[in-house]
Amino acid sequence: MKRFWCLFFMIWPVLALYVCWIAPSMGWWFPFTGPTGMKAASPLGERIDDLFYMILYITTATFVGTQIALGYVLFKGAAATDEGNTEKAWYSHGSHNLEVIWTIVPACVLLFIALYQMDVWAQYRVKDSFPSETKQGAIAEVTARQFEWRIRYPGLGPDGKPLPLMPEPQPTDLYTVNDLHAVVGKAVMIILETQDVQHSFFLPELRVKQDAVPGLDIPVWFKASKSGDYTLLCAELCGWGHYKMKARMVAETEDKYLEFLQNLTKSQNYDGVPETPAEGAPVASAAE
Ligand SMILES: [Cu+2]
Repeated sequence: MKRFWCLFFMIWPVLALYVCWIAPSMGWWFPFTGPTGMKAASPLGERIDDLFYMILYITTATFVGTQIALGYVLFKGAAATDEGNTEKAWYSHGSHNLEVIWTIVPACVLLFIALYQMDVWAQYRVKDSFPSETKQGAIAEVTARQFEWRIRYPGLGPDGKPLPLMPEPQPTDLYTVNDLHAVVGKAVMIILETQDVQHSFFLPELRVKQDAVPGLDIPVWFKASKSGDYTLLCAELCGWGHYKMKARMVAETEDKYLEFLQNLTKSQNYDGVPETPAEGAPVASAAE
C-alpha cells in the first residue's frame, strides 16, 4: 500500500509533463488564431518564443530532476518501514557543500537568462534600439479608453503619402475606432496613450504587450510578417467592460494601406451631398 501511494504521487508530475508535451499539437499553447498559426507573426515575436522555450527547457530539466529525487526519497522511506528491516534511522544536519552548490547553480542560471535576453528586451523596449524604419515617425496614435481603442492617423499630403503624425491633433487627421491598420513586412511604430485608467495594448499573435499608462506617451513598434487580420486586446483589467475591449489590427500591403487612408479621408470629408446626383434630380444646365 505504501508503494501504491508513492506511485500515485509520482503519476501527477508525469501527467504534467505529458500534458505539456501534447499541448502544442492540441492548440493549448501560444495564441494560434492569426494568419501564421501558432508561430509568432513577427520576427521579434519568434525570438521571444525562443526565449520562452529556453526557459521552459531549463525549468523542465529542474522539474524532472527534483521529481526523480523526490520519488527516490519516497521509495527509500517506504522500504525503510518494511517489516524485518533492521536499518537504523540516521540524522543529518544538512550538507554545507550541497547547499553551496544549489545556491550557486540557480544563481548562475538566472544570471545567464538575464544576460541572454538583454538584446531582445532592448529591441523591444528601448527606443534607440528600435529598427531604423521606425525612425520615420509613428504611423498612428492609439488611445485606449474604457472600453475601446481610438486611433488617430495623420492625413494624406498632396503627394498622396501620409503626413507626419503631429503630437497634437490636426484638422487633416483621420480617425477610426477599434481598427488599426499597418503595412505588412515593415516595422511600424505607434504612440500609445490612455484617456482614463491603465490599459494594456496586446497583439497576442505578434507577442507584443505594452501597458498604456495615464500621462505617458509610449512608443511601441511591431512588424507583422504576414498580411491578415490580427487580434488587438486589452490585457489589463480596466473596468466592467474590459472583456469587450477587443479590436483588430490589419496588416496589409502599402497600396492597400494607402487605399484605406484614402477611403477614410473620403468618408470623413463627406458632407452629405452625393458625388453623382441621383437619377431624376434637377441638373443645372448651361443651355437654359
Ligand atoms: Cu482596457
